[in-house]
Amino acid sequence: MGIENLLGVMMQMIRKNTRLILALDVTDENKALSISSEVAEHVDAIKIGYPLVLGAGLEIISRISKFAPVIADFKVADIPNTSKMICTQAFEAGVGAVIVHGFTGSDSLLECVRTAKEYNGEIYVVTEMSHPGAVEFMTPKALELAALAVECKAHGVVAPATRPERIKKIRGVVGDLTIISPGVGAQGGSVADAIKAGADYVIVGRTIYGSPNPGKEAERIAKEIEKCR
Ligand code: OMP
Repeated sequence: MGIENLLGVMMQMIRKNTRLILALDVTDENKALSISSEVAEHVDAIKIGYPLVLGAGLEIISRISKFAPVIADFKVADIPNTSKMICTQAFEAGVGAVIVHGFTGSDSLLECVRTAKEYNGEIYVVTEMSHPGAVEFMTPKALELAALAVECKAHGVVAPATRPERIKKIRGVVGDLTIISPGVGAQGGSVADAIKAGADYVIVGRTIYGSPNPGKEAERIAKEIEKCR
């Protein structure tokens, strides 16, 4: 890894300040950069995933990380060797954290955690997703997935703001691991409910990037979070 990338990764660790993470699910590079610059002072990290990386290329990661640490939402779910390769590519590109699935089992998850360590990076494990369909297969296994995250020494887990009672249960399993929580706003969840249930950070996408003034909207949500602390 080059010195520039190394310094980039060192700057990437998510800092606890506003407790707001922007989910930047846009596909256009210019739009992504202008929104990032508008929200930068109000977010602790910017989460990007397949929509933006497929739309703008992996190089977008280093450009966005000038504004905030980047979380790669690649929901990695593969055999250990392939999972390691995906995580390596993401960390080499400059992300500070990668979101992975846990249902592939401890060998795949351990490989992701090991890879993250090489870069001083973080792994977040999805427990139960925020959309309605998640109750079909994920809810019955969510607490086991949370326990696996603890066992494999992941940095944290993803838990649904749409079901704050589930955040509470997941918090009971993960102890002091970091919980990041999507589903606020467009999916119907509320900031206050998620934070009070035990989320450390809320992840917000459409409510911010779809707003006519993303900076103001991010500031408003950050203030809402502040009130719950
Ligand atoms: P909005 O619904 O637009 O606020 O975006 C939520 C973001 O969080 C999107 O990027 C989703 O892909 C992501 N997400 C969920 O919505 N639910 C989950 O259970 C997990 C994630 C995630 O892993 O980030």
